[in-house]
Amino acid sequence: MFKKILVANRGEIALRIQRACRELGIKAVMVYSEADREAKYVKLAEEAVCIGPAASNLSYLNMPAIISAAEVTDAEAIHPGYGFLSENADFAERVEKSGFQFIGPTPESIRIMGDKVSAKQAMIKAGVPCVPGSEGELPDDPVQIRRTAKSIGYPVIIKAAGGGGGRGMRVVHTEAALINAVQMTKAEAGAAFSNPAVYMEKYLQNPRHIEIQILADKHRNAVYLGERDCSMQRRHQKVLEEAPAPGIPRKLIDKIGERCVAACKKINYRGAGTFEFLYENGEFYFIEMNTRVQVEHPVTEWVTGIDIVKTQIMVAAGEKLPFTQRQIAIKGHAIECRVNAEDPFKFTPSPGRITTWHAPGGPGIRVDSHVYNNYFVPPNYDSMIGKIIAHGDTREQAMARMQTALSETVVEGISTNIPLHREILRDSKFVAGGTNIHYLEEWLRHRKI
Ligand code: MV4
Repeated sequence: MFKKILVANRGEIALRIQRACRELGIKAVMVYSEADREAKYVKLAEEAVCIGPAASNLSYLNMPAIISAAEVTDAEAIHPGYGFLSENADFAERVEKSGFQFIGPTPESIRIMGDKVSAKQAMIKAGVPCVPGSEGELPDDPVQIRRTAKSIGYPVIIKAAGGGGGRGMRVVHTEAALINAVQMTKAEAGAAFSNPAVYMEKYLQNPRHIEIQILADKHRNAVYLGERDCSMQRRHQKVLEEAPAPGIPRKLIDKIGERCVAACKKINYRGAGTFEFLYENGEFYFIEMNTRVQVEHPVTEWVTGIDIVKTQIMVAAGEKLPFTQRQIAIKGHAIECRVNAEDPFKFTPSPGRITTWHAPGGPGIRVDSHVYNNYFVPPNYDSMIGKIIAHGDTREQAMARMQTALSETVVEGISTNIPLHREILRDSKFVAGGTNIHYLEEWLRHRKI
C-alpha cells in the first residue's frame, strides 16, 4: 500500500480523500491555492504545499506545480478528485511518466472516454446499449447527413465528440434546420474543444438520467454498485441525487450493470467509473462514461456499504477488489442534496464569509463539507460548499430524515440553495419519485415568487 498520496483537489472532495487516507494509514499531502491557504483541511494536514494563486488555471490546473509538489514531498500517488485535472488524459500520462501512480484509469481509458465518439464505439463493441444514431463521426456531405437523420427519425441531437456534460449539443426538429445546425455545432466544437467532430443521435424527449457506478481492479475484476438517479438537475448541474432509482426494477438494473462490468473487462478498465444512461420507456441508452469519482458517490456508498474512495486507492496500489458481485446488495435508500453558495431563486453565486455554520446530524445523516464557522467561500471556484446525505430503510424515511436535516442546517453570512431543497422535498411529484431531466427546470419556470 502507498505510504503517501498527494491530493490534487480542494474543498469537500479534498477532505473526503484525506479522510480515506487517514483510515488507510496513508499520509495525505494537500495542495492549495492562495485562496485556500486558511482552509481547515489544509491546516490540519500533515503536509501541505501551495501550488499557486487563486485562479484555477494557475493552481489546481497547473500540472507542473502539482507534479513538483509530489516530487518535493516524496508522494507515491496522486488522487485527482473530480473536476480540475481528474479527466485530463495528458495529466494522467505526465503523472505516470514522472514516476507516480495516477489514482484512476489509464491515460488511454481516459482518452477513449473523453472522445464521446470513441467512447460510444467502444460501448457498442462491448454490448452496452446506446442511443440509436450515426455510426461514428458525421461526414461533411449534406446528402449523407440528411440520410442519417431521416433513418434515425426526427428529432435528432447533434453532439460534439469533444463535448460532454451538456456542452456542445443542439437539438434539430426538422430537415430544414439540419445542415445549418450541424455546421454551427461543428464550428462551436472546433473553437471550444479544438475538435470539430460531431455525431448524431435520436433525441430522447423525456428521459431520466440514470448512472451505474463501477469499480475495477488491475486483475480484470470488476463490479457494479447499482445505480443513481441524477435526473433532478438545472442547466446540467445536478441538484439532488438518489439511490436506488425509484420505480426501476432491480432485474433491469442488474442486466445493465452486468453489461457495464463486461465492458470494463473488455476495455481493461481500472478504478472507479460511471456509465451514464438515459432511461426512457423501460430502456437504457448509454451516453457517456465518467472516469473519475463523482460528487454523488456517497449515496452509492451508503446503500452498498462500500467506501468508493478507499477502494480507488486500494486498486491503484494493485490490490484486488475486496468483494465480489455476489457480496454486493442494495440496502435502503439514500438521497443527497448539494449545498451551493448561491441565491436560491436567481442562482447567482454567493461567495463570502460564512458567519454561522451549523451542520445537521442524527440517525441516517452524513455531511460531506469542508466548511465551518468563519470560513470564507472563495469566488474563484464552483459554488458547491458541501453535501447533505440522508439514508433510510425506505425512500420515505430517507426523505423524512433529509427534511429534518435541512431544517436543522444553519448557514449565515452567505446565501445557499437550502430553501430550494426544502421546496423540492415537499413537491408531490418528487415525493412520488421518477421525475425526468426536465422536471426541475419546468418546475422553476412556474415557481411562485
Ligand atoms: C441527450 C438527450 C436526449 N437525447 N441525448 C446532456 C448532457 C450530456 N451528458 C448528454 N445530454 C443529453 N443527451 C439524446 N440522444 C438529453 C440530454 C440532456 C440531459 C441529459 C442528462 C441530464 C440532464 C440533461 C439535460 C438536458 C439534456
